[in-house]
Amino acid sequence: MAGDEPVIMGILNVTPDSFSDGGEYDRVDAAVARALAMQAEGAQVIDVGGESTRPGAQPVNAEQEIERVVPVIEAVRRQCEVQISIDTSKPEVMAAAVRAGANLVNDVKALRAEGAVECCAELGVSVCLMHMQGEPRTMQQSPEYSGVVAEVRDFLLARAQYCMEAGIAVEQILFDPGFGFGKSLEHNIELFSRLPELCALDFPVLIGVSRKSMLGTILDRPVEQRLIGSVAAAVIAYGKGARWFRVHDVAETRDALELCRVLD
Ligand code: YH5
Repeated sequence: MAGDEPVIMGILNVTPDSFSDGGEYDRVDAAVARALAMQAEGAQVIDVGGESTRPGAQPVNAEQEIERVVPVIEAVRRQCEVQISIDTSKPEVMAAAVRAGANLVNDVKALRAEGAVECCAELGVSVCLMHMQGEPRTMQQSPEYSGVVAEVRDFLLARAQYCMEAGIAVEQILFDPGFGFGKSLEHNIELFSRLPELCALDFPVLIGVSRKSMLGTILDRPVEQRLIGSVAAAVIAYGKGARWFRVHDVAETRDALELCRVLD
């Protein structure tokens, strides 16, 4: 939706490897400090994730995921003014996170788990529907499409229709093409280049390319050298109509998007 203000979603991973291993208090404290820093840097939303969706990551059960994210969401809710998003595919985690203070469900499976759509409708929360081909463990082995843009578009429109029939309002739905989720470099490039077609669908579009390997491959940069590429990609996506940006580097992305907004 060109004309609308850009929204920065800062990534807050609360998987055990992400922060200190000094116990529960340290873990929650470090996460809140990171959330406060991202808020100060210009994030309007903090995306809390307790399960890694990277290829090859270990699955966790709902109980473990709730134990990781709920104390962090409660503490961020008490200490920050930002909106909180919960990055999960499990309805039990969605419900616990929203009760703890989350406002948005960010689901890489686009609410395809049993009961997820009904759960979000009942909770009355906004949802980010992301496209993924296959399952995280195997999705990068041999992604195939007859036409990646049409397939992603049709999938997202069908999921939105299903959500709206279950009672989720049209204004509560975001679309995300899911860069890197069951896509080759060529698929990611075509999707990115043709973002205007997805942004024309009347749902706000979120993009998550921050530090991802599509940038690393194009630029031949390891993960710790992808900042400039990540910010440049956000700027290009803004020009193509995307308005939500899921990023690691909030301050840098904010400056770039502020220029996009003012100089547009
Ligand atoms: C997304 O695109 N991505 S988790 C590999 C990397 C860097 C980052 C170093 N959750 C998305 O961030 N939710 C993730 O290489 C997401 N959209 C939405 N909505 C993967 C991730 C990452 C993976």
